[in-house]
Amino acid sequence: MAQTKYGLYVITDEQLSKGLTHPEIARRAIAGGADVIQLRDKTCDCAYLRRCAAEIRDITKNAGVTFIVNDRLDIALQASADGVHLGQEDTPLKFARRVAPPGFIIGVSAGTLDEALAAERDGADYIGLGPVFPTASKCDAGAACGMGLLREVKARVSIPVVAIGGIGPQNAAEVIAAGADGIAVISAVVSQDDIAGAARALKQIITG
Ligand code: TZP
Ligand code: MG
Repeated sequence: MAQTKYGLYVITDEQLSKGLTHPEIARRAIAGGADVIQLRDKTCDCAYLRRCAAEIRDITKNAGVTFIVNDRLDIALQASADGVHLGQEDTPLKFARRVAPPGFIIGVSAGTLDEALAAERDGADYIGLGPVFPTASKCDAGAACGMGLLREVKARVSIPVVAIGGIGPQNAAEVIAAGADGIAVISAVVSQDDIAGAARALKQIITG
């Protein structure tokens, strides 16, 4: 199976967008070169989330873009998403692996070296490391872990590390230079007037 490219990983957020739906955010981010779309919504009702997941599945499949669902393994499986992203408090990785089909991507959030090492040991496909910088997009994100932890985690794990939290055009180059295999963003793309343009500019920084 081909190695997943994490590159520019865009997380949808209707509350932080300027009135766009999840599928419309996904469409525009993909037009700007997003490699991964993560559907993330912690408040909407289940039926709406399921509809958005089905629509984003079609959009991403047609574009050859990886589709990940945040938190909800059930929705990810129903929508035939490529994977799920799990936080430390979500469905345990070992359980998700047991019920997921072969090749299903499981990403795990880590904010410390120990969490990153545990995620790799338990079979995660990638680590979402952060918040690397302070962020206002997730109220319980905790303190920024900084570039030092990013470098340390990169030196200690062999699965891909996607950096997240407070990343934008102002610091994306240093994050990539520190070894991140991708950068995950909400506000730097989703909150911009020109989502495709913002994604394109970040992708340019990532690909050099
Ligand atoms: N997890 C850790 S930080 C964060 C998430 C979901 C928010 C990232 O948003 P932004 O706007 O890119 O800082
Ligand atoms: Mg979660």
